[in-house]
Amino acid sequence: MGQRPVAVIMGSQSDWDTMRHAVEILEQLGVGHDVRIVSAHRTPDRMYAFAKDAKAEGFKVIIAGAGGAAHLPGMVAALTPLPVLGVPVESKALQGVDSLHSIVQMPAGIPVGTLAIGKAGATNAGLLAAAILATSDEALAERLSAWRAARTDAVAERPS
Ligand code: RP5
Repeated sequence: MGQRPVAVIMGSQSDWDTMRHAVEILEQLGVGHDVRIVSAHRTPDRMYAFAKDAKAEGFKVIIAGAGGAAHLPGMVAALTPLPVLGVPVESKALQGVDSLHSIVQMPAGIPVGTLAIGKAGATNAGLLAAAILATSDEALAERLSAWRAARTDAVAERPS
């Protein structure tokens, strides 16, 4: 497996406060990653080049976060055979429902695995990317299993 199997991309610097939660999970699990700002409408040439080269660069999974008219995950998915996980970033005007609908409603044929709006979605995108990679990486599978076990152990029997 390449040293940076996960690409975490986002449409804007303003998405970082959400997407950093995906990166934190990848770091906790020791999953190599690269993080980039790639905007479908502000930097369409960068988006096209990234998506066309992503597989050759050694990426195995792409996590793409965007808000509003969030076409980045779908556009990237149309340009690469790699699995794309979409994170709807919470928008100011519509609280991310617009982002969710934009990302989740892909027409049949070009899938985007869509997560929840905001921090939960970014966190789960990191976990899901790790789970995908863990199907062919036993050491990662063990780290992921330990991560989940620790979460289970942290749940108290009763509220304090
Ligand atoms: C989208 O527009 C980005 O993904 C971001 O969520 C949203 C707002 O971008 P900024 O105006 O904050 O750069 O492209």
